[in-house]
Amino acid sequence: MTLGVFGKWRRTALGATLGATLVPLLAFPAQAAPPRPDLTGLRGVLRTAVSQGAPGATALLDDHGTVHRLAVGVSDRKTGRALAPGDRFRIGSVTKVFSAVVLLQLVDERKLVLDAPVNRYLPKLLPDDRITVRHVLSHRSGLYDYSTDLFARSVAGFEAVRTKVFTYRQLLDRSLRRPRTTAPGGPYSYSNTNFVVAGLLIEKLTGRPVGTAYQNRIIKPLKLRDTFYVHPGTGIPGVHTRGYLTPDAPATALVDATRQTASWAQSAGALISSSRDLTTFLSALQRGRLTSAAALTQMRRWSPAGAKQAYGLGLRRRDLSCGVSVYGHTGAVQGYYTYAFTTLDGRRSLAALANASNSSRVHNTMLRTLESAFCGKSAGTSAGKSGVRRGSAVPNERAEDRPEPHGV
Ligand code: REY
Repeated sequence: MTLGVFGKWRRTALGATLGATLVPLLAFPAQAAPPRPDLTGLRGVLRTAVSQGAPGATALLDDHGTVHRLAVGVSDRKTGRALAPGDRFRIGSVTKVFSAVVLLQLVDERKLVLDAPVNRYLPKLLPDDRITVRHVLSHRSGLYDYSTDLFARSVAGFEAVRTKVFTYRQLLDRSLRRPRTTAPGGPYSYSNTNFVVAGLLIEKLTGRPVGTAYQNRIIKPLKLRDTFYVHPGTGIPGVHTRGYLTPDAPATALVDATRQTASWAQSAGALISSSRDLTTFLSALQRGRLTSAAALTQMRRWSPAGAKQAYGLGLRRRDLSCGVSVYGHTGAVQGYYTYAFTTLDGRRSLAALANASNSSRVHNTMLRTLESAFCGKSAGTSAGKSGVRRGSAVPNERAEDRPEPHGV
């Protein structure tokens, strides 16, 4: 597809994808204009993350074209090389936004209907014909998250899959061995399995590997020079930061997790990118450069997803303390925590990274980058607590926003 041709999108048949049953949708929030960003506060948050054990942390803030780049700490603990704001890294579940965009483009092209059963496109794939494409993209399918079992023990689980290559079918089978978590169309329950199904749909409908779809439909048109899908390759091309997995046992050495296939994640979380590419991508999405306006409206049909957040189709909304909501995703893949969000108009975007994972302290600190970036000095007293707390009201919340037990 090419950019700048959105006349054609207006004529598409998204209306046909509407209807059917939806869980009650959250009212679309009133948008307050974001206060000026607090760059000093932002740097302070990055410093705190490093003081809490992340080797490095970085943030790139694009405010109406003015770009601020901040970085603290190191990218490589062996060489001591400083973390640079341009470094490439593993973006984990921010990949889900890419996968959802590809599927919404296929909806625009009338090759996919959101409220059709997944099994219409992939006969007999799922054990329940009632599970629709929309259920999958909004985490309301009830498909158990196979990664919960894989990473019950963080380091041992990771080392067992570090160089493994899974087929989508194998990942799905790991999920299907377990009972469904909800009825189709039930409440939000975050599961990587949904975006394995998304990958299968992309491959079925395009006849090509998912990497080709990302390349042709998003990476090339937006000229994202740092974004790669290298699966099952294990390296990160070019200048990148190493990533460090925090062991579950306190006071044990960080594990360098840079080299891995990320095959357990694939279309749910295996993309590599940079802060600049992520802000470009999310801004383009919100500004309607990747899908039709109707498709974007579908991506923004929100299901409740925990305290101060909601989930659309592969897109998360976070409601900040100053009344501003931001749109994007978080990512947690071994060694890397990513935070990529933009405003509704796509004019202010933040991508932040800590090159550590499996640390709830670092994660909850890094979530505060959003408060500094979008609420500025007016960040409310809740700013420091904006992460989901232990005992969250969302029973099946997955790693992207769930504090890990370690170090809390
Ligand atoms: C997988 C485990 C987390 C990460 C996950 N990530 O579902 C998806 C996402 C792709 O939302 C690992 N945690 C860590 C553990 C916990 O092993 N026992 O933090 O490195 O991005």
